[in-house]
Amino acid sequence: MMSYETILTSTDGRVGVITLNRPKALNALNDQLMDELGAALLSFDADNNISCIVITGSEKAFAAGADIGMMSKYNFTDVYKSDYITKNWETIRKIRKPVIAAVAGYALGGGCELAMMCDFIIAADNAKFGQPEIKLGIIPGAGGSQRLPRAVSKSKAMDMCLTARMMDANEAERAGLVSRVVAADKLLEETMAAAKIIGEMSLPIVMMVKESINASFESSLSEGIHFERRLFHSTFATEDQKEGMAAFVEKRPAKFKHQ
Ligand code: CO8
Repeated sequence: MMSYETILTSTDGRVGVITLNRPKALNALNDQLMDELGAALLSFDADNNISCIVITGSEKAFAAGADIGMMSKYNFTDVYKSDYITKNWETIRKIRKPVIAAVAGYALGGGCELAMMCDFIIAADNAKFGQPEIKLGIIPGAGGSQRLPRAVSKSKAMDMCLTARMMDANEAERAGLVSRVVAADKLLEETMAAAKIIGEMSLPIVMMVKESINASFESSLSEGIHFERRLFHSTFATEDQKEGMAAFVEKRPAKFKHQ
């Protein structure tokens, strides 16, 4: 496994775990961290032994946003011409296996955007989400103004992006931003349990579920349903569909081969 300086990686069964690790800066996302995160995601995505990826931070912060010290040195042409700041933000969208964000503490600015780019968010009861960019004289730059309204409604997204207020875990769950809230000291345990359940499913089918749900955000309902129908038909060409249904009929647990 490659060694990184700003993240930690590990595996547990079919789950790959990436821990953001710049504790002194509350995991602020600088270019090095984004490079390392991109490399780790691509490497887990290419690994046949991995079915699901978890991104987490510390108890105090998932990530407190893009690194403000780094950004404070840039002018328009720096950020427009080059890859600064924006580098590697799109990598996570290319990942075909499910990515779960396990969020404790602050998920602000780019940290909230990173969590929203994941396929679902499990929040610790101390999680705080926000898009406070406006206080720095910028707007969200990694999808915050696009994904937040889709997740929590226009009214809450406007409120959060315009006033910079934070949303706590319970409000985030009520609003649909996170799939579950768990006790802070159980965050990793509960997230790993969910990731391991996914790891027991057939990997190609897991990937098709992700592809199909993501298609719903990019298409009309009738196009989306057509796309889903074609993928559904194709599941019958897999060995794992034969195994899953045989196991049910024979009243035994399925043993998927990821084929
Ligand atoms: N960047 C750099 N350093 C940070 C950041 C950050 N975003 N957040 C915290 N830190 C550092 C602090 O400077 C401090 O360092 P030091 O000890 O050397 O002074 C250390 O982390 C601890 O922070 P605090 O002492 O401030 O801790 P508190 O518990 O008092 O406060 C807060 C925690 C409320 C999270 C506070 O740190 C804060 O407000 N942080 C900034 C949050 C913010 O504004 N985030 C948005 C940044 S803008 C952004 O993310 C744009 C994304 C664009 C994406 C680009 C894609 C194209």
